[in-house]
Amino acid sequence: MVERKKWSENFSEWFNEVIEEAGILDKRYPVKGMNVWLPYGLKIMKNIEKFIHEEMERTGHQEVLFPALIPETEFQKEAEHIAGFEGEVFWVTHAGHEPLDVRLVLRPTSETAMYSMFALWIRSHADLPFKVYQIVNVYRYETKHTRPLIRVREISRFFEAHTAHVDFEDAERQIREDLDIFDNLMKKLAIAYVISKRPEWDKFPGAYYSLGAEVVMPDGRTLQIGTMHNYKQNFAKAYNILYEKEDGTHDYVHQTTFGMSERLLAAVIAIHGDDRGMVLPPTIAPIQVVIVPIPKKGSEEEVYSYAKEIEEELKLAGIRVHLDLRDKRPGWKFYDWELKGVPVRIEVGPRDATEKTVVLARRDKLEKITVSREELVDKIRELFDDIMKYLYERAKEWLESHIKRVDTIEEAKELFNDRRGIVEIPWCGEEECGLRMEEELEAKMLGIPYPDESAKVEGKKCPVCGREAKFIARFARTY
Ligand code: A5A
Ligand code: ZN
Repeated sequence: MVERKKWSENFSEWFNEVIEEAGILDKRYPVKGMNVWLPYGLKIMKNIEKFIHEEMERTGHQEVLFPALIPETEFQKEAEHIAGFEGEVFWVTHAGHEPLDVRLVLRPTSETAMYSMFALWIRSHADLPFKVYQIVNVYRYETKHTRPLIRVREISRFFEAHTAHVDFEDAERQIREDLDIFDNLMKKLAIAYVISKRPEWDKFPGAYYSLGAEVVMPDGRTLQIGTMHNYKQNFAKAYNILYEKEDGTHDYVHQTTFGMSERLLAAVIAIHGDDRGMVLPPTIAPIQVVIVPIPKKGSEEEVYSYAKEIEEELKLAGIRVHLDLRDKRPGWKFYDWELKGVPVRIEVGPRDATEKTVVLARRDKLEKITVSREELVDKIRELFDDIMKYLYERAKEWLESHIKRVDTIEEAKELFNDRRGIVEIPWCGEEECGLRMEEELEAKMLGIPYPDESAKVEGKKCPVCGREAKFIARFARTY
């Protein structure tokens, strides 16, 4: 296995450096928590989103685009939702020199923007299920420590799917579909994750229940990279979203949402990275193969024309290839492309040109192989598959070795001191005991393993009250 020293020993510093040096974001923008996306970072993010769009298409969601401003009057219709978000919203109070009659909220998420329109659009059972999504920027005045991609005040790439259904059962089916979509996406990113059902005190404001998908970061803290919420009829009642049933009577729709953001990219960078920088899965790498010519004096022409030939062939094969002709030393170029996470590097020197061979260096394992010119395209395709497998296996191993089940608070504390990620503890199910454990452990309860059946335990005691435990509860220090 590749050594990942600085990556594991000082992850926060590593992450900030890599993001800047690899050309993902510029953090010098003069508003706290808001960053500038740079071309390379944006390309990776858009490649991730391609898979999201594909999944949305596959499952019959339609893309929409709502305004970023929400009138205060709409924002204030669902009581729990307001309570959850009012401390986190940016306000627009003036236009030019005039104060506005109705103040406007910069959307922190789009329930309150969308649902008055849903009430106009949804008429009958024939309109259901109703499934839309958008990828937009949203704004949250985060008070916790802000970090690029992880906790920002302008979430630039906020994905949100919103659905409406005839009944609870159909909304539940939607949640299962969301989990399936999420799983497909994670396979494309080679990321291993866990799903937990949030405790009552930490569900999304206005939700009946919330699911969270977590990954374990290099420093043992977890990052929530996706959520699915079943709202039941909570918002439908507040926004009067009614439909006519087959028998002519009316009822409120059942609703769900599903959200993700640029945290997906944060997870990719963090989980697959190593001391040399990023390691991108070939599925989303803007450049999948980089060709670095290594000419010797007198062989320049031969080497460059051989390199161009290879570039053409890979392009024709549909591989995202780049020929690096910058006036820099090969060693400098290797370093640069390793930092940027390009999955495969091709080195071509005079010997390769005459013998019709190619040297392939894979970024994940930092290994090299020599292949013949004829088998090049096939070998690269094989290598892509192999890199995906290796990255996923390594991510899965990391996750699994960072989930531990214990019986006592002391054992849990020890694991947290050792940065061991997620700790599972028997729990009676009472809020009081859950909050006590959060306090003692200085950690958050992520919730109970989902689906619910996987959270059941027998013959265990809640370490706080000593009563019989009903569930396994997951705790972690979180981002
Ligand atoms: N309406 C629902 C979908 C919603 O807003 N859910 S949410 O609040 O949980 O956000 C969805 C996802 O956005 C989260 O799972 C998390 O991955 C991401 N997210 C939330 N706050 C963020 C922030 N400040 N910076 C970056 N990503 C964030
Ligand atoms: Zn208890």
